[in-house]
Amino acid sequence: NKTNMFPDSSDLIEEILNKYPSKVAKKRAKSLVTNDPEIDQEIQSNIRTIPGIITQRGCCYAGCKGVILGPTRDIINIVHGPIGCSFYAWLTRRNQTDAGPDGENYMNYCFSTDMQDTNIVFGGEKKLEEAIREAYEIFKPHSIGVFSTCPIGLIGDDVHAVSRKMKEELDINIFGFSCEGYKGVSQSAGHHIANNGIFKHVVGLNNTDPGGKFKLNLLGEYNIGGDSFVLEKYFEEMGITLVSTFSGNSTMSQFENAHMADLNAVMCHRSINYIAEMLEKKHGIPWIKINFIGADATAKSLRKIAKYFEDEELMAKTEEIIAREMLEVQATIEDVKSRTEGKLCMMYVGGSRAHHYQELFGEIGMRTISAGYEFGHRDDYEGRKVLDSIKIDADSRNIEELDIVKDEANWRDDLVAKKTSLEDKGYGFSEYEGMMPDMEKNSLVIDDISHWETEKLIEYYKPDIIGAGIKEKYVIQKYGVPLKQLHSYDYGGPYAGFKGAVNFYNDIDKMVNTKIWGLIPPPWKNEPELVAKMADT
Ligand code: CFM
Ligand code: HCA
Repeated sequence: NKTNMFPDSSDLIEEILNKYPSKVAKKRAKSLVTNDPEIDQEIQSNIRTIPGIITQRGCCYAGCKGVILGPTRDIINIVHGPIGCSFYAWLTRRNQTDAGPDGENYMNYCFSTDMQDTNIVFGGEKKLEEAIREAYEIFKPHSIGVFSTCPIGLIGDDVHAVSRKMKEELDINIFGFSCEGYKGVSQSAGHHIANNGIFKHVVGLNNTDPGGKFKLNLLGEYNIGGDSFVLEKYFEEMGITLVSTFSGNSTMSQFENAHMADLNAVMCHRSINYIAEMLEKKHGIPWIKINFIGADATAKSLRKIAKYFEDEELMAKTEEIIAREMLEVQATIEDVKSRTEGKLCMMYVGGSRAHHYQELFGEIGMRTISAGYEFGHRDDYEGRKVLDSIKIDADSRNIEELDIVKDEANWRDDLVAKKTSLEDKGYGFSEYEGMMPDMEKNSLVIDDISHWETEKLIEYYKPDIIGAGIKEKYVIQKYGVPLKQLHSYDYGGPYAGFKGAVNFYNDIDKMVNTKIWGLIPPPWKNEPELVAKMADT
């Protein structure tokens, strides 16, 4: 009976660890935790993957160029490096955009300095200058970002100096990122470098009042599969001015203006908390944690935002939207739940979705037997209790370089007052919870799961569906288990907000109730020598 308590998974953990050399097993053991939401548990995370283990993580460059800067349409992002780094990051993340009335959209392009052997030997700064000049001459953008790949750090090209020089020559905003792929231990370091760079070079450049009664920045929402489009409609209806979104369906002028907002609503805390912190420290704008993945979470988050502004009309409008949208949500749940109730899911995704999507599955009665982040930090897992204790994270040193935050603290008095009242109401960090307290007892939490561990878990739990990414997808399907890409949504979505929840319920219903994957014999069934070969390894 799947509504019973999950069995203790210590035999599975033991089986996994026994396969490793003792040193590896000792290290790895700290990243596999049998969950108990009633007690404070620690999980090892944000550390370097043990060499030899096949991780699903990405690199620093991916986090900086792809994730944070990628979804903004009116900046030209030039990748300084060999062509592969740019080519393999070209339109793979499904961050959508509305090209707007000006039509300025460079997201479909792939810009690279295409470094060759001779450039690696003799240096590529001249080539970068030429690339910037060429991009400017063709497109006349008002911003250009330059991204260093691994070899650039190794040969020592100074992308910052070149950017400064070209900024002067062309009189547009040009700035570089030292986001070489090898930095840090995952995408996470790239998020931090990107956050610092945007804050330093862009935020605060335009003091024009964006207008409106309630001014909001949405942080950590990337418009994957059109998610932001759904949310933007709710804000518009509520009469909220969305000053900026970091970064989905966004423009550079929004970022320049972001410091004029009243409140920051943070969705993916992992990737964008640094900007939230800096906007608070330098401009006195408070932030709250919200989540638009899941219908209940969406209702809760809209109420949380409305409550902040303390306006009767706004609160009434919010309730009206929730009541209206919940009709379709409830009708869909009623239809779908009889077919999905009690089914088991597992998810291994980035640094926030492995948590947020559990709610969406839960709404149609599905239970998360195991989950983990690729690169989340301890606070993403454990929640508030570690926020105070973690002083130095693997990549938090970057923030020290940003003297502007400390030295030019320029608090706006009215916002300081608002922030204080916000804390009184229990918003802010005290509202920030991690994934583990929200998971069931005995569910298995695994950080930076490897390919091999995923296979072991499938054999043990026989889940009805797994949520993960492109690297896992085909292996898992060959195991007879459907896989939903929770990064790109495969070709589906949007999944945010009420409309997104309805889409998700319907898509998952179809996936867990098709027999197709079980009907396809995996290659190792037809070619037993593969099994024998693998058994030898
Ligand atoms: Fe935040 Fe993201 Fe995620 Fe992330 Fe990513 Fe992504 Fe992700 Mo892929 S910013 S941490 S670095 S929610 S790209 S939109 S899906 S791994 S869980
Ligand atoms: C990245 C981007 C990614 C990859 C997704 C995947 C994304 O990490 O560089 O592995 O399927 O969401 O596009 O996370």
